Amino acid sequence: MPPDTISAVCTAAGEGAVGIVRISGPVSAQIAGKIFKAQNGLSLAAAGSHKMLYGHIYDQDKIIDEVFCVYMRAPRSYTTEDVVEIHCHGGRMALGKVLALTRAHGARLAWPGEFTQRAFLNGRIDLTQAEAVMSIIRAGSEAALRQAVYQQEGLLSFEIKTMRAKLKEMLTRVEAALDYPEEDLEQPSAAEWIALLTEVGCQADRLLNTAPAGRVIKDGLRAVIAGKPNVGKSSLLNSLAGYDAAIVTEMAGTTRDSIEQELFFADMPLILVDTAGVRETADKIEKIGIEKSLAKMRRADLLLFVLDGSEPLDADDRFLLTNFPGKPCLILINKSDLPARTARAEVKALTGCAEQDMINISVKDKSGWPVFQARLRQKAGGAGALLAEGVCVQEQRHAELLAKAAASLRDALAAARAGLPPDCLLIDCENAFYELGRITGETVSDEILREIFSRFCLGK
Ligand SMILES: Nc1nc2c(ncn2[C@@H]2O[C@H](COP(=O)(O)OP(=O)(O)O)[C@@H](O)[C@H]2O)c(=O)[nH]1
Ligand SMILES: [Mg+2]
Repeated sequence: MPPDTISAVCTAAGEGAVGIVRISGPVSAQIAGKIFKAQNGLSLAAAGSHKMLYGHIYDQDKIIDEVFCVYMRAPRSYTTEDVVEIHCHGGRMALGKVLALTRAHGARLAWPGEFTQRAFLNGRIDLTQAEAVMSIIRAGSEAALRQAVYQQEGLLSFEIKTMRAKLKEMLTRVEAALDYPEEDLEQPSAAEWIALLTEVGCQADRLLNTAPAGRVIKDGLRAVIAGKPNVGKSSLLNSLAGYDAAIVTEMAGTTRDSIEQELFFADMPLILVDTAGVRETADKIEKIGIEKSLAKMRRADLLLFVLDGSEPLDADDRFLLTNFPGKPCLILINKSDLPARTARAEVKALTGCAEQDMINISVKDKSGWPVFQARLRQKAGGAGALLAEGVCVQEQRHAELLAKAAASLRDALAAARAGLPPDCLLIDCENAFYELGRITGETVSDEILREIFSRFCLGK
């Protein structure tokens, strides 16, 4: 079935100086020709590809809007199909009317992501590049934009494709030797297998190692503020957020639910989570809140432990400080405006924390604030800085598939080392080849494609 012609408004909803209606498909120029008249009298086809024409959109003989119109002839367009874009005034009525006219003349309303999906299906871009389009649109920091552009430029695809090409070459050799025994083709040796699987396996692992940082760059660093009640957690959140997002009182147990606040810190989206104070309690609601707090802490990229520095450590503090070994953390010894009674030495002994990760602060009078900010910046930015030069895996989907491929490669390598015959390695090797292909979209189901593109904006 030949593709139909689709149209959509591809600029954001709401009022704007300019709004664009995009049409793509075999009859897009015909549809535009029925509603657009150029001031210079030229038709879109006669004006030529990629030429901006000034004119008007008509509903029969009634002028609807004053516009620019551009025809991008296949295959030099976003979708690789014939595309027409009508640059109208960016109002709801003008755009709605122009869109309705395109539909009245035969276009179908595009679903979200359908233009990009066509670019993918027509082979202009692969799946990682298609996904990068949304990452570019949603990028909230320079680092996120840079990574999205890397991916869109095909840096991730290149890595995946080289791995696949190496596997493919080996698979072809093995199959040829099996399929044509009369030709006397030589099977790859065990040493060749081991060399290949080590090389590709390392490449997969290296890429996979970039995934945690990639996720932080794309989705933000989840910093969870943890501590027993009344140490100043909510005050800290409010102070970093710059407004009173959480209720602060002198009563212990004020925060029952966790509060999330997204902000930018050191060019990095930071998701700051305030939690209910963790302590032994009989209160049913408080208990539920505490369970939630612990769950949030487990999911955190960074823990900000808050202690009340004007009190000695107690059992609740000790419980928290020792409950998350190995998690990146900063320990904020708060209320330093009051006489100090928390023993740093004990905190250090309990947590094994580096000296510079235990910071005396006062949310109240902001003492220790610059030191805290600098350290938080280092912790938050560390992930991003690490990868400033190279592409990293940002999508959860990519990370999961890469992990599967890496596992298959490890299995194959173990088999090769154990001296098993090549057909035993073959299945694992084919699996890895297949999983990698799902990343770039060479071997991906329609269902996954629908799922991916449905997350796109309308008109993209
Ligand atoms: N003196 C002093 N009091 C503070 C400081 N930070 C918070 N507080 C007070 O400690 C109490 C508990 O604060 P809150 O943020 O609600 O603590 P949370 O229960 O840990 O969220 C409030 O009365 C705050 O005003 C500080 O740095 N110095
Ligand atoms: Mg609180």
